[in-house]
Amino acid sequence: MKRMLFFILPILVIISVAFTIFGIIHVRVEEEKQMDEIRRKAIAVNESLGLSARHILLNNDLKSARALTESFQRRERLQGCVIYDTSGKVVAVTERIADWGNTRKPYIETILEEKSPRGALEKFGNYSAYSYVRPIFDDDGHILGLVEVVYDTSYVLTTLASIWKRLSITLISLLVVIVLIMLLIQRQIFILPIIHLTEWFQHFQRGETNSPHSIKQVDELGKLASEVEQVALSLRIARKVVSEKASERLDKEELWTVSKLRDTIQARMGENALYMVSNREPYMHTINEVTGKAECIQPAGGVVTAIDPIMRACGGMWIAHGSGNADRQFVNSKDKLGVPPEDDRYILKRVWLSKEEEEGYYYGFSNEGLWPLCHITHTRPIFRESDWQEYIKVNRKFADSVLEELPANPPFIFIQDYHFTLIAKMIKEKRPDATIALFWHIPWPNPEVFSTCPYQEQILEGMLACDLIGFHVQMHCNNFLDTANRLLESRVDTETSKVIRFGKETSIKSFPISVDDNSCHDISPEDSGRLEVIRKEFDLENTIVAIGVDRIDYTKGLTERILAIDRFLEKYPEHKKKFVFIQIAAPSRTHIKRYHDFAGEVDELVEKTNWKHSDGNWKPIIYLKRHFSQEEIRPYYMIADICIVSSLHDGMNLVAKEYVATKKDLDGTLILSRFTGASKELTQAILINPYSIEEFADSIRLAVEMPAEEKSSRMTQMRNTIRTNNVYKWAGNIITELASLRKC
Ligand code: ADQ
Repeated sequence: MKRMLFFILPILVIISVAFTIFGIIHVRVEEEKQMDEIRRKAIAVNESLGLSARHILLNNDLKSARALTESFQRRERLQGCVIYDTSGKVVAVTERIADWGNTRKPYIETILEEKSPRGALEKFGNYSAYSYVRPIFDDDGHILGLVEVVYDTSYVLTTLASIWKRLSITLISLLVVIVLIMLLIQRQIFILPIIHLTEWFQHFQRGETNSPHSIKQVDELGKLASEVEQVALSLRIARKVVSEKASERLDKEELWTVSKLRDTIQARMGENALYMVSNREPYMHTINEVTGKAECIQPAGGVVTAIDPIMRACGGMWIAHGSGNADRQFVNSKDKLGVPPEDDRYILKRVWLSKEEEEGYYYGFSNEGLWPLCHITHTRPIFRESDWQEYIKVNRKFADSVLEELPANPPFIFIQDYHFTLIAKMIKEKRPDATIALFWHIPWPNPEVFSTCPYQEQILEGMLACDLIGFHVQMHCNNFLDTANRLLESRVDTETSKVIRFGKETSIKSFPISVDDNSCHDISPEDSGRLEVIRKEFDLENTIVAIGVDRIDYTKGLTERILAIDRFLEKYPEHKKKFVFIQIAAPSRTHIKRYHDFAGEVDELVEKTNWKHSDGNWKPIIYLKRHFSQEEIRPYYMIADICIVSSLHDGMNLVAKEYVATKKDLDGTLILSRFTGASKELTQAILINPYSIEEFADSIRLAVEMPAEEKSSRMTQMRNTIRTNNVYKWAGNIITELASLRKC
């Protein structure tokens, strides 16, 4: 529109200026004409008045003079007349312009002197009038007096004003018509072909058409259209070739790598793009409180850590809640942007939520309801009807946002987590051809626990619209199958691990999530630099360093961990001043009272334990309470001799796997809660029950005193597990399974 204005505005200005000049000339000519007519009339009237006035002035007949002036007032636009004597004194004046007659006028004396007539415009009160004055002579040529006629000219102005009004209306109508015509021409010549070309490109891209575009022009637009056609065709051919080559390579590779995953996606999905949906976005723009500038961070959390490498490898679109306070500054008109910033590997589409929606759907139903329901940590779930309504609303919003993007080809949709149990059903109602998977990142409780949820039926129904539901471990799959069997009208096939409801089958499978084991290369110069800074800052020379990396969440066993450290130092005081525990903790869901209170409890416990055991400059716990980037966390993993993961209940726990993946030197021990999914794979870790503080404290001692060979042997085995079962295998297996479930 701006560009259009730029184009139309000069034309409008030129037309307006030309029209105004024409108007001025026209009005001037009209004014001249009108004034000329007044002048002619004034002269004629004056002459006819002059004959009678001569006679009156000769006889000094005052009575007749008055009668004469009065008789000259009833003529068209004639205001009246005045008869003056030889000294310029008024002899008689028409009653209506008595004021005029009584006003002293300098031109009367001039006319008496020069003895020649005069016509001019004069001001009279608030209006202007035309006065024509002529001297009257006797037979000898002596002046007898003067006769003046006064004409009203205000009607001239009225006529001119109405001419201007007419001209203005004509001009405005003309401009409107010109603008409309130009818009129409522009739309016909430029916009419509571009709209058609864009639509054609979109359809061709999605494989909805094979016919060439309809633009036949040979001009610049035609050239652009043929270029677009070439690009679209090359893209299509390239995709086909890539997908065929990918199939060939796939069988040759054994270990799962980025390229194997990419090949899997290209071979199994072909041209069908992958749509990822999660609550948390992988890249968030926020305003830095210190610098006041917008910056991009990766939010803390397992889902983002696991899925970003996959999306980087495979492209596609990730649809997530835009929760950063500067997020809107970085999206295009369709709320999308390429990420990672300045690398553009895939598209992030941000969905905006109001405060009420976020409060009800995210903090309320998801995190005060479903999260405690699924984690056995003795925190009571809270289910509010208003939160549930917001949850439905937001699920609908996300479903609509996904539907907007889907191509004509049967698409693949991969939904993450407990925030979106209803989306699959909503999408399938409109796109039954979509193949949908949901991955549940947290534990699934047993049917007794799940049956306490007032919305159990709607949630199960929503989830069972998926073709595949994934959990981290088999136990969670079993719990889900039991739940579907007991709480919903459905049939469970334990042989094939499927739930069948009204003929619709949903596969329930375990896919243990993992990390990108290749992301930790040899120590880079930056890593060495960071290591040195950390060692110096916290005075870590000749000290056994243990580490914990968590969101501040009551399921992560943070208080049990600190109590165990306290007990360890109490029980084995010889380790005082030789042991330090660093806790990296990201504030999380702080709007929820339970989380707010819990963060306070941890602060207090750290304070209390440090006060109890500190000695000189040494204190046992270094508490770093803020968000860290993955690059910042890595040197801490490298420094740490021990990593403590003490979750009270955890779907998987990626921190345990990140630590193992980082420990290339094999010099590290993992203390791992039995209640994490990770403990089913990392069996060489020191497995603990975090509720047993005594056992926990002894495990810390075991880790501190473990001989180097044993450490290295355990770590080697754990690293092998992670090398084989990395995040690419997780994604590859889910995608292979999903593709095999595709119906059309
Ligand atoms: P989370 O409960 O978020 O994930 P987890 O698997 O431990 O738990 O992942 C946490 C991630 O956040 C790790 O990548 C870690 O490095 C990062 N992180 C922790 N503290 C941080 C900090 N201070 N700053 C920045 N980053 C930090 C959920 C489930 C888990 C499951 C994952 C993945 O609860 O059980 O393993 O999803 O499925």
